[in-house]
Amino acid sequence: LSCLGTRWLGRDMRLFAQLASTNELAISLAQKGESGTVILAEVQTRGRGRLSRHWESPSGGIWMSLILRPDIPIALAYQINMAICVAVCRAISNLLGLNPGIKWPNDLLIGERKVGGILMEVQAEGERLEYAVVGVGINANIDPSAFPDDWMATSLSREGGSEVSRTALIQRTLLEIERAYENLGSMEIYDEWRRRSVTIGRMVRISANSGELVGEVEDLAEDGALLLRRDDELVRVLAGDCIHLRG
Ligand code: BT5
Repeated sequence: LSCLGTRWLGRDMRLFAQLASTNELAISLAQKGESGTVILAEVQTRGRGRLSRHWESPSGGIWMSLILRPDIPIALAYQINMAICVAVCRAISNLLGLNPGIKWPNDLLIGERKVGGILMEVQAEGERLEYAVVGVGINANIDPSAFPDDWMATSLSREGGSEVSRTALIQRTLLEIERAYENLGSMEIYDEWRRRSVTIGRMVRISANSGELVGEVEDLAEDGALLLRRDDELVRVLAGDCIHLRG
């Protein structure tokens, strides 16, 4: 563990050749599992995205989940998602010199293409957060041409032109996550999250609980909300699915 370089994240690290989903296993362990437990699988057979979507997880990617127990109100759970998105981008850019952007709320893009995604699942205990399981999926050394074109997927090996060391990237990612986590809720994280956003200024279509909204994204708020301009009205969207529109 000393070679991992982290102080507490990954102290308990479990590696599997194959799992249904690292998030699923992490959730089943979360009640007892220590904060900082990391679950990694080479292949996931039922990897999941948000809204019960499927996450394709062939060999060569990085599919991992972290169990975290910050003592914060459940209303601040968005800070975890924000910090982890930023940390994963930092790891990729510091180690590989690629510069990922964040497509609100949880996609990691290189150019216009999706190179990874974050899936946070939380459990509340009254008003407090009991635990958060954060899944991180990174298309490291995979061939994205095997995926449907409309996913607009890419991988680090494709973007960088050569295979990346997953060991080095996992290590760096955990280090960056530990650092960002200790800065939860800071302006530093919010600023970088906003700066890396590829959604500000774009025309988007958003499906949220309240229905479908189309408009231009004016900004992203400190609480993670997307601020959508529709004529002379500014709408706050806290959660939803965002499609960038062209033109
Ligand atoms: C996400 O969902 O982007 C979150 C993905 C989180 C995956 C990690 S892997 C480790 C952990 N364990 C799990 O079971 N999950 C987490 P969402 O925004 O809903 O995006 C899902 C959509 O992305 C799908 O409907 C496809 O269109 C597309 N997609 C699926 N697999 C992909 C891949 N490998 N690369 C790029 N796009 C993909």
